Amino acid sequence: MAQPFPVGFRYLPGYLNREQHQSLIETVKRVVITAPFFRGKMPRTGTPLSTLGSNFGPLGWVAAKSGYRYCETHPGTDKPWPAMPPELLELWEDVAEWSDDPQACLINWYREGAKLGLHVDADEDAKDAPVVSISLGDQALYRLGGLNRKDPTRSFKLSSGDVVVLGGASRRCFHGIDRIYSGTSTLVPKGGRINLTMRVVR
Ligand SMILES: O=C(O)CCC(=O)C(=O)O
Ligand SMILES: [Mn+2]
Repeated sequence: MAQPFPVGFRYLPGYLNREQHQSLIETVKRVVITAPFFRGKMPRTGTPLSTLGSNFGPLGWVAAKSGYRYCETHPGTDKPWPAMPPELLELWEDVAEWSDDPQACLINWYREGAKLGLHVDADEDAKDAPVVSISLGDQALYRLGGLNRKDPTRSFKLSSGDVVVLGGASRRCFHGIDRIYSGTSTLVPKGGRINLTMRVVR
């Protein structure tokens, strides 16, 4: 039997309709012209991540050999990140159940073969604020565990337009992306999956 979802975790399949998630992909396309996708690196080893990243909002999450950090500018262009799109702020207000707005929205682009190991989102000082994430494009296999790395996990598929909230007691649960089902959507130009992850940082 599948593990039950931890308290505070919400999985909202099909939260965005096709028009809404198509329009978000258009927004990402526009934004990455000025804040191009870049490949982050694992701290210490410098191993390149299998995802490409960019950000919206006053702060952006960057993975570098020197460590994970939030910064105000794009590491390639040294320009501030593009503003958080109003439709993302509206979605946050509708689902986050939190009074502060998110300061960062990480844009992850998973092309064929990309994955994200089991981890906790732990680089934020606002440790209780929820994390809200939106799936766009190809389907992905999401793995959700508990508060300890060795806790049992459950896996389920995320599709374009699905929203996931790591809130309340689930905020520090381990999670990751085991695989992308390449070619299950044609929405993302050049293919793949885009995930938008909104966080309150400070
Ligand atoms: O791609 C996803 O659905 C999850 C992304 C994530 O957990 C992260 O960027 O920290
Ligand atoms: Mn995460």
